[in-house]
Amino acid sequence: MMDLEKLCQALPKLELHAHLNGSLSMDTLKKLYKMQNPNSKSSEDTLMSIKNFSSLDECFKVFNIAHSLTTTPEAVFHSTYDTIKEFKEDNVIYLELRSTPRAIEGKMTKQEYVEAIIKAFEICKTDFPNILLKLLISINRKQGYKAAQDNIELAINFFKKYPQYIVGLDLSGDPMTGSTFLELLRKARLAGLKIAAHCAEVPNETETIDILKFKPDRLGHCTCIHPTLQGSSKLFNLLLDSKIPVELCLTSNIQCKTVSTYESHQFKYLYEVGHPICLGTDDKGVFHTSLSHEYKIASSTFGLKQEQLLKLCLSSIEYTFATLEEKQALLYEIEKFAKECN
Ligand code: 6MZ
Repeated sequence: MMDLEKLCQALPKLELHAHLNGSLSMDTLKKLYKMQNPNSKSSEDTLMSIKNFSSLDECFKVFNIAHSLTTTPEAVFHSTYDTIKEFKEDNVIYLELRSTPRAIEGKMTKQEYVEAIIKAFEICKTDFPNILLKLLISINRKQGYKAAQDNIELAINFFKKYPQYIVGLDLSGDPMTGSTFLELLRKARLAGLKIAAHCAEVPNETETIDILKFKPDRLGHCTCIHPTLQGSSKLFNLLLDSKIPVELCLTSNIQCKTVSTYESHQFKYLYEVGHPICLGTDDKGVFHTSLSHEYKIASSTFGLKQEQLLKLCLSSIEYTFATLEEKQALLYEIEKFAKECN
């Protein structure tokens, strides 16, 4: 029997909740800083503030640092390439990245932003053939209706051209502001895109019910749908009835203080009743985590043994936005690993 750390590292894992600009490691940020400021000796002061936050609100300010360094197609390409490489080194065999296209005047259009990611995907396909890559185009709820409409149109067009990579939309951004644009997401769904929506990161019963009724293909976080929270049992039952898979990001929720302890994380309640769940890193750079580490925390906090960890990887296959053929290949990989373990 392998020790827990080694086992979690060796498991062939599936990452279904990773925001590109939140996933950039310190090494990648330093590299981007050097590209942008070739004559500057130190990047430490600028980049150190990335560690200083203690709430969900402050966490959103940290993204500005990564965003200030990914303002050209070249920087977006390097960010994507390095992030994929790091996930691959953590034995992730399926990576669904998500990112919000950004236009920077005189430097980059939203179209070029997405093309830079696709270019990195294409090169990684050759360099790292053992990791299957998909992209969700994100809509930042704070950026308003027009930006949401533009991103959806962009996603639909890229989906037509690169259906092997562009598989859906992600609704994200600061949950304290903005809108969910469900009517726009409906249009995208009709065009064949899958929908992953952040849901109930902060208490908002009306919005949560609207999202659950919309029935996205997957939900992110659901921190405020918790059977022990006052008045939340109705939402918890609605979530269970919906059977919508939930992407859970343990470290992210603890560091943003939307969940007080690992022990009380909604993982426990959803896992106990057999609701479909998967583990994700959210923003591995910002939260200094890895998918292996998230598996390790789940194991040590909730007592999951090798067999249950393997099952968690296996069941995640079903919730991916991969094709049937791709899912079979992923299943084969994990079963092969399971046999080698026995
Ligand atoms: C909601 C989040 C998030 O898109 O620039 N993002 N949205 N909740 C979270 N939990 C902590 N973590 C990240 O990556 C960064 C963007 O992802 C979203 C935010 O909109 C953030 O600006 P991209 O690649």
